[in-house]
Amino acid sequence: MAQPRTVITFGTFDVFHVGHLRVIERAAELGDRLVVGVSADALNLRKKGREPVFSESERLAIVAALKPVHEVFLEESLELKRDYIVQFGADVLVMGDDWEGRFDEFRDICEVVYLPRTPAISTTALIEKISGAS
Ligand code: C2G
Repeated sequence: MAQPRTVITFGTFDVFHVGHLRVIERAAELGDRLVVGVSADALNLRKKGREPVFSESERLAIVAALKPVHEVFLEESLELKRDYIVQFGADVLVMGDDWEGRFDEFRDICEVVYLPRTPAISTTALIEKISGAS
């Protein structure tokens, strides 16, 4: 029997929305097993200068509960992608196309696929909309 094909993807998945769901569903369709790295609170603080609305344990729990997701782990550093790909035996790395070209260096160890983002929805826009509502 052929080896199962493992897909890996990464994200913050804060204020989880349908754009997040769609990328996870489409990533899962590219293999047999989907592993998702959920970015740590400390990584967000370092890279984006703010804490996510939902904590890493809440975001991990939400992503882990999704039907297409087989395994989740905490992404501690953006610089550890190669190690995570090897550690989880990933055959395919999937990211939304806001990351287009950024992970091409991993083509030596896996396929790299950028999927089109779901239009007109983002965590930032949702936060702005909710904070503007009275
Ligand atoms: N996404 C999407 N459509 C949207 C919004 C997001 O397809 N409308 C995708 C993004 O392209 C990404 C995933 O959903 O592939 C998660 O998005 P974010 O939570 O914004 O993740 P980000 O902070 O970009 O990831 O190693 C990457 C880091 O974990 C950071």
